[in-house]
Amino acid sequence: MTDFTLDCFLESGNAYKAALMLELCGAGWAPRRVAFFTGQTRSDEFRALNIMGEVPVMTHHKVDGDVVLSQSGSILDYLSREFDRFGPANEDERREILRWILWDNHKLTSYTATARFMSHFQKKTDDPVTLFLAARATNAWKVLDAHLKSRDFVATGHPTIADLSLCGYLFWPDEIGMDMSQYPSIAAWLDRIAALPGYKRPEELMPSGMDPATATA
Ligand SMILES: N[C@@H](CCC(=O)N[C@@H](CS)C(=O)NCC(=O)O)C(=O)O
Repeated sequence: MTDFTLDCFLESGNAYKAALMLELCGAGWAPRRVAFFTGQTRSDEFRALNIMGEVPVMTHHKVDGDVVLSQSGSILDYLSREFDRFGPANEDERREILRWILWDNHKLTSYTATARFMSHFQKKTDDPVTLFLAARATNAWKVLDAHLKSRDFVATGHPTIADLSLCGYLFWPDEIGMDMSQYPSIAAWLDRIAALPGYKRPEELMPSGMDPATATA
């Protein structure tokens, strides 16, 4: 039985955050492919589902009606409560998890994802905008690496939704232009996440958002 539908596509690290959480929680879920590279997120039909025009969108099919959510941070929070997994144990942990998810959405994922889009998918490697975004992403990677030097997981002593949010794009070091040898604490932390029972890579969880005619990578 499919309890959850995730509108997503493989190339989206933001969608991966939700897909990985669903998988690690053992949820009954199915991906619904979004043809991002041919503009589906900008269609009226998609915007009727999510006015923000973004994936991931998660639908929880409940007997009393569907719950539809967007924003990976909000989806992760919802699922952590539904499954009682990867959430906070107390108020201090709740604030710390929120702090890192907000920082991820502003500083780490947003710059990493947009720099990757311009360099890896649009091949605008030398564009000043790409270089600006890549420099901002690099700053965020340095912050995360320094933070992880003295701890196993980002927000608490155990893995939480903050880890699942921050790792969204980092399993693609080549595509985001990250020399992992420069970030040994991030590398060790990613290994710890990949060792969680039920872990799967994005390629194992979601269909590509590229149509064959537009595929360039
Ligand atoms: N803060 C959002 C970011 C979502 C986001 O940027 N999604 C991208 C794909 S990774 C998207 O759907 N963009 C559609 C567009 O720009 O048209 C989240 O965490 O869910």
